[in-house]
Amino acid sequence: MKALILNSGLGSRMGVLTAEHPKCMTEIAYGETILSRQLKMLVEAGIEDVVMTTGAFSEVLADYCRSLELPLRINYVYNSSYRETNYIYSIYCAREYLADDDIVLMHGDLVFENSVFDLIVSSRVSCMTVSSTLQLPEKDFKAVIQDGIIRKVGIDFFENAMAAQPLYLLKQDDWKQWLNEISVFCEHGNVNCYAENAFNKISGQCSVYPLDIKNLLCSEIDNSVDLDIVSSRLKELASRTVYMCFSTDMVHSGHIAIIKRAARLGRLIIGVLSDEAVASYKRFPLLPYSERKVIFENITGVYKVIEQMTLSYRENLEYYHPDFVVHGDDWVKGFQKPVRDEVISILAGYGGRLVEFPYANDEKYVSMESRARADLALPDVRRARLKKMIAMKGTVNAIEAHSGITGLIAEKTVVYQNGEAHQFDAMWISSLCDSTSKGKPDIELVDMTSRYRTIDDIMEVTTKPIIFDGDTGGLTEHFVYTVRTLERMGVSMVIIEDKTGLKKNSLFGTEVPQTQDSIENFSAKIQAGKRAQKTRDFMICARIESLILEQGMEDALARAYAFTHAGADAIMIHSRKKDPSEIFEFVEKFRAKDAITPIVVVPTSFNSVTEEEFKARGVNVIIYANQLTRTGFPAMQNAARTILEHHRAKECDEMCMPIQNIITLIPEE
Ligand code: SPV
Ligand code: MG
Repeated sequence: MKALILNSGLGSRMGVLTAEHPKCMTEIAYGETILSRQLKMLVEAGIEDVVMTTGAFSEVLADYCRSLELPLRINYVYNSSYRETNYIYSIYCAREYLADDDIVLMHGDLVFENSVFDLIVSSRVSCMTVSSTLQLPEKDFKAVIQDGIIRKVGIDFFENAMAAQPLYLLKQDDWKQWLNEISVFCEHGNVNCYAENAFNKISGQCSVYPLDIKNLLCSEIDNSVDLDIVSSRLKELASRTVYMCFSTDMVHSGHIAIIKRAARLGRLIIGVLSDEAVASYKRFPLLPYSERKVIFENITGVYKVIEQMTLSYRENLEYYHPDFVVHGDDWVKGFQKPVRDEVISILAGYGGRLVEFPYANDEKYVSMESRARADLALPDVRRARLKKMIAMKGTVNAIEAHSGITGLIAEKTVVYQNGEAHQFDAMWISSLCDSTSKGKPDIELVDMTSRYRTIDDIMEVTTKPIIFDGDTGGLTEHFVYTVRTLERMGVSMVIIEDKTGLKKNSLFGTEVPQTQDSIENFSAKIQAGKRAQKTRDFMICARIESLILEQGMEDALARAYAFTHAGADAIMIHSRKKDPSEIFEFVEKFRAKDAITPIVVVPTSFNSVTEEEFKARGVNVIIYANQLTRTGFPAMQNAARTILEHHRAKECDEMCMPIQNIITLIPEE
């Protein structure tokens, strides 16, 4: 694409302003002329070749262009008859430089805002800027539009016309027709009319569309009054604000390009999504908010960086009232649509505008993102993340996984609600569910080697942190090995319960014989485990069975303090009552003395309590311990029964997940 700038005119209506240089060198803002503004826009749009027709002060003009030191190749075409001819003849003089390319054509006295130029250069069809909102000018150009196409351009047309400005994008084929006709005109001596007179002759053979810029700035400067108006519009534009939100922690050239474009609309405020919002929206951020903020603050064109706490833009838009919100057009559909709808309605409330740029889903960036995800699965990175998540969110949730497929469900299930995304923070490898999936009772019968195998199956296909149900931890002498193995594998936390002998599942309570370990023995086991671990990240959580075994609140609390003292990194308090009051009482009393040690709960029985309430009371980890198992196998039993009842699989089909959905859940690498 080449630019054609017409600068042969005399600009005599500008008076003294054009006494020593051509009109295009008139200053419109501090240190900025009409021409310097146009040329900088060309550079930013990636245009390298310019054809500039000149007349009076041609040397002054060329010297000035050189002094700007812009990366442009400018071909100056001097129209020696500039006093006697109109710009149709200047174009004719320049014709040999203008063949075989798309052309951006502009008059040299035209001032337009960045977004107008962006619309012009990104147009897929030939177009001319028009305004449906401006009054038809008496003396300036108007474009006559028929069937959505420009049929005539001139000053004398008023019917079916819109105010028009001489800024065009002309695709090669359309331009060829017009340029040929310009040559015909000039070769017949018609050199004193507008080039548009030639266009009007051949407009039926080309398709030049109106580009309606409404009230955006695009004005010719003909006299000093125009100059004052345009200069004050430019001041207004400079104070406009633009808002964009970024969730990324891998800033790449695609982001820089969109930031540059957005900054051209006004002062750019960047909202950086909070760590918590990034973690629930896509994945644990590789860089925390504070680091991401500094990166954006140091990108040229960024005026200010603020935090955006949720996917919803509401809070920041209502506070800053930016003139523009910029986003990729990828949110027009899909899960971000409600966020977009909300943005549109907030903007409508105060007259802001949404600008959407085409979204570039470049393969290079997709592979960077998948590498980042792969890194999250590495043992060191995965292990450390549970502690970080607890510190970041205050309260995290985990769902049970007992196989690769349930791991994928825990990893990938996301629910979008009211502009927020919800997903599980971690996975729980339950002894009950691991045993059940192997058809065995939950009595520490499934040996550690087999349980490690389950962990490995899950780890192979997921990235989220893992909390491992270590039952009683076994003999202290064995537990130290378990700790080291789990730690090496990348597990974040092991929870061991203060029971001894043949362990039975806690949900049996006192209906089966169960023995609680002594505080001394269990504390010694915790101490040995803590001594055995190699990293700071790995956590050993002491699970207290006093409420399950009806030993009372005081016993539970005494144990909690003793186990914390022994080095436990977290306390799990369990109950099998529907009523959560004993859990709440424990949390309240424990928190009165210990504000820091994370508290873990497994609300299988007391399942009416919401995560928000647990958080408000000071609980840090909420484990949904068995729901995937308890929903999964009844569905399988039902399918098996249905086939047996009907002696075929047809009736079972509607209970089945379509094969396509399995394929999307399990990607092939
Ligand atoms: C498990 O999921 O195996 C547990 C929790 O230990 S519970 O079943 O509630 O005891
Ligand atoms: Mg268990």
